Amino acid sequence: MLKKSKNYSEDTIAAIATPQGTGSVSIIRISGINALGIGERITGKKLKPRFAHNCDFKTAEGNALDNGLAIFFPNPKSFTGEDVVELQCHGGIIVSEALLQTSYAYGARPADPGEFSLRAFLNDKLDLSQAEAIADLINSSSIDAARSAFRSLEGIFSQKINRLQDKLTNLRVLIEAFLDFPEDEIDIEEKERISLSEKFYSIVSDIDYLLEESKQGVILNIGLDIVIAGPPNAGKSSLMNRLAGYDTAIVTETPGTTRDILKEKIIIDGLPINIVDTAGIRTTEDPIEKEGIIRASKAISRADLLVWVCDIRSSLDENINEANRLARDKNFLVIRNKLDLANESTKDLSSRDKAVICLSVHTGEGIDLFLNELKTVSGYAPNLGGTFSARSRHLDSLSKSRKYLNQASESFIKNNAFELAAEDLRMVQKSLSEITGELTSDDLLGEIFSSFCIGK
Ligand SMILES: Nc1nc2c(ncn2[C@@H]2O[C@H](COP(=O)(O)OP(=O)(O)O)[C@@H](O)[C@H]2O)c(=O)[nH]1
Ligand SMILES: [Mg+2]
Repeated sequence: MLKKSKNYSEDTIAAIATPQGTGSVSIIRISGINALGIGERITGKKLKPRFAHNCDFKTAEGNALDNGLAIFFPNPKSFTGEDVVELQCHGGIIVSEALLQTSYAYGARPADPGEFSLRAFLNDKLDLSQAEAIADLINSSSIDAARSAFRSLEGIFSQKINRLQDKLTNLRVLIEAFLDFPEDEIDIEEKERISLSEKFYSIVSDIDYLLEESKQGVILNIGLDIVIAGPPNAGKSSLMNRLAGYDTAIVTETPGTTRDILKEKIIIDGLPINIVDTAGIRTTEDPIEKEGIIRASKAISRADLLVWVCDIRSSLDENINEANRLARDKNFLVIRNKLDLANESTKDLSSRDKAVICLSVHTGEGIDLFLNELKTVSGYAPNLGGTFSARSRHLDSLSKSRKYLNQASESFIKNNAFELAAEDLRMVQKSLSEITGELTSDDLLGEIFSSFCIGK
């Protein structure tokens, strides 16, 4: 387990915090014990705390290379909790890279991905779920996802966990008070038993609610991955184009037009959906088309949902069988396209099954039904939650804590086993603390922060 320490590091790190490329401004961020010294050598100025100094930036050879702003944030009131200097120079790769190299020449070392956020976490400026929310905010793909990541960053999720921890501590104190007595001598009054049971139930319902809210946070964060597949000429690429809102895929009357896979991202009511359009699946001797079909199968295995598009005039049962075969253990949805060309008896066939939707990409009829089905499949319920962003690892920890809580209430309510109940309550708290990061292994921290970008 990693022990948090105030002096996590004696060394000073530097990185370009803005994207690589041309732009009007680039920011070089320096953090650590020598940040001020390095900043003052580059600017040749005494840097006052939290003041934007207009100054020339000089390289290690003493040549002025640019003019910009330097700001010094003394510890502990900085993003990382350490001394931080930010140099805002003109955008572009050459100037920012030369200033970064100068900071190295004066003793800084290149920051690892996410190392500024890691230091902020280790110096108690943020907890782990807040640090993860920064990455989620940066990578958010819809405005709703960004809003919920920001709420997590502000600490909404952490506060909910901390409130639960307080309730659990309170319950543990009451349960552990009984541990001083041998179990067969415990004489607990009915009133007291009811009060303790109510406390258990209240925590159970809090965790259940938090789990539901967190599921929404995860859905918003990662979105839904769907793959459009089916026989050639069914209208797969037409559907992709309709959803994307522009002609991304080539549509022709010739079967076998789409060879490679095409990807698009759309947002439905705030839900990010990643769509992959694939080559039509059929037996073929064309090596390029064959490769396209192999890629289609791989894409299906990675997706959350297979959307099997077929012509409404073809056999429904055959299509369901084929979709079922390719989906394996995945969810699938059969879209019977070209409704505009269907006669009444063909339409009736599909209303019998929820996993079958009739639509016409050309007229737009039935598209809403399809989009609603996508929301249902993903479990997205915008009115229920979406109040904060969350990750699958948070769901795992919440589910684990729910399991221990069940065991604890069973031990207490059914078996009068106070010692077991107390131990399980301790495990509930431990699982919850994994979310905020009080007890987190070095490996997990490494995994989380290394997925961040450099300079964050
Ligand atoms: N009548 C009708 N034709 C459609 C519809 N959707 C697609 N098509 C036509 O079907 C043909 C094949 O479409 P395409 O999207 O390339 O099919 P893919 O091979 O499955 O990608 C094209 O001529 C489309 O214009 C529809 O809803 N109604
Ligand atoms: Mg196509």
